[in-house]
Amino acid sequence: MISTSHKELKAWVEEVAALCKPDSVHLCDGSEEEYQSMLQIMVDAGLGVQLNQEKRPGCYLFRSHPSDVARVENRTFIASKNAEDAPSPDVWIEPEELKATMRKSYDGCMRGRIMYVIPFSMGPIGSPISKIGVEISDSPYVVFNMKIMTRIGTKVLETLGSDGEFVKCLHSVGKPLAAGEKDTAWPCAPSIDDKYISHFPEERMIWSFGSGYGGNALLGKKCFALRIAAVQARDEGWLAEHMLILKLTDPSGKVYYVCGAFPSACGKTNLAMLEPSFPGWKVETIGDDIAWMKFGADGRLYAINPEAGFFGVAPGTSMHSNPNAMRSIEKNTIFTNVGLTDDGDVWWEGIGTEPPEHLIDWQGNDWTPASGKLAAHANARFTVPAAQCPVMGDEWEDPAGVPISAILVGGRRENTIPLVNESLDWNHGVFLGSIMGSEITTAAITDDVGQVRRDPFAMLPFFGYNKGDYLQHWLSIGKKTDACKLPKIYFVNWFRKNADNKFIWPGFGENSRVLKWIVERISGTGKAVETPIGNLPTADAIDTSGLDISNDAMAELLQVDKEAWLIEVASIKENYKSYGKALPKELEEQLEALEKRLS
Ligand code: OXD
Ligand code: MN
Repeated sequence: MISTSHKELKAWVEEVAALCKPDSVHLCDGSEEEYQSMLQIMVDAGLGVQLNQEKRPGCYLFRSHPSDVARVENRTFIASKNAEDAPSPDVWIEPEELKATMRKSYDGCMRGRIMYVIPFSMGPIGSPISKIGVEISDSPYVVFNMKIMTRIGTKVLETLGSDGEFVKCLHSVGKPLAAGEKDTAWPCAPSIDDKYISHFPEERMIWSFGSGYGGNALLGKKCFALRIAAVQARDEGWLAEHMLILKLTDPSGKVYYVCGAFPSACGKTNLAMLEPSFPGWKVETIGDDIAWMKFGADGRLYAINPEAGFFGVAPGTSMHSNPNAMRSIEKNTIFTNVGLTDDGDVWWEGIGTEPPEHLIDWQGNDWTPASGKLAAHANARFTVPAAQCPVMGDEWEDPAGVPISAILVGGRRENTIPLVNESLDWNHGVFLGSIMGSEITTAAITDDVGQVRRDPFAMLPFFGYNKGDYLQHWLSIGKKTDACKLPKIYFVNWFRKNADNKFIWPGFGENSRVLKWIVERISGTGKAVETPIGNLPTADAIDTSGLDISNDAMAELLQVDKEAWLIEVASIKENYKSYGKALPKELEEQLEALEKRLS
């Protein structure tokens, strides 16, 4: 079957093959030839498009089925042994019951297809912080995206040896082919109810069925590096987080590393690749989506980016919002669900150029600006090797990780939350992480619009275990080292609006001004005033030189509106009820203390 000295791996591959009944099994070596030949097979079969090789060398476009365009949160399950260990009751199914259901779906699901076995490493191969997984998938699209997003192939298998630990990741698009049946461009299970993104935390195992898209199918990313890794992190005393990692160098050459947790669609990738708007300062990228943090021998937290690529949202990415992402995707990039121009290039809404007169939209149809439809799906993506980003920090693959000085948390809030707020101590920082979130802008129930969807540390869709226990784990991390060695936690909000419903802060590259204040605080020179909600910059502490922003606007951005905060406290109290008994008492105390300071 496959040649490996790892008995458990061999047995698992044989068991899966017997269940899924593929035509053949291919063990991925991770080579460039393998990658190229798989892309070519798909293009030759008409399942993908090679882009204009002069404009976009090495680039390809794929279009997904219109029913399979994003992560399916309502089909994501955490099948822990005990129901109370799951993040919430609605994502829990008893593991043996779930396995029995899914085994029926998997039975014969790979007929007519090749079963690919993809050994992969999350993090640099061999780093003490890295972990190994093996994904079995019947999707060639998954193989070449995993090749970009993780480190795959023979070297990983060698590192695994004959008895190394690995996370079992099983994936099928859920569309077997009958003899002679022609494949569709994007096979997937026909109905949403047939899709399952299942996690078995105690077994460190993932079973995904029915979707070929993004986090549903590239199992190293959200399923492993967040949901399963969070459980490993809890058990082993470290942190697996939905955070970017950036490197900031000040004019004197001093270097700081900062992590940031923001819900999806808050510009994490843009912030990770930011171009500072004033001279002398440099921002470089370590990671844009996930950080694994462990204590080093010196008692500080060190972070690695467990990924090797970026799976970024294309719409809205432009030379204004993220010039370094635009430079990264000039070559060797897989595009999914973007528009195809008549000269074989890509286009999407918010790319910063005029819409072409004609293109082929993400569903493969003719499109003109008059169509009244999106050329690219709102969740269209680019998959690109991180090494192609022109501002990757040299140490992005350092197996030891980078020492973290600050952690940002935040969301999209039109009001109440100031531009930046420094936590008073670790527990207060965890409190701020627990209350972050975004206003709901679209909702089936219009009553929800404007309400805050609290998204603790941006992990709401990615918890692998009980969310109260998760916050308790954060609190316990703060007790493992000297307080002065812990990163400082900052609550930021780029999205505050004025009375005219306009964003007050320009965002994008100008966010570097806030980063500057943060590192000035860390080095001891930044000026702050203590308020009931935390330490805020003094009126003149944020460098606004060269920026067209009035003193009044800055005052509004840094205002602590006590009445608004008391409404916030009431809303947090309501949200905290959803934790039940698992709510850490330290956080209840933080909330009480805040209310007291406000009144
Ligand atoms: C992502 C997400 O794709 O958070 O990174 O949804
Ligand atoms: Mn993300």
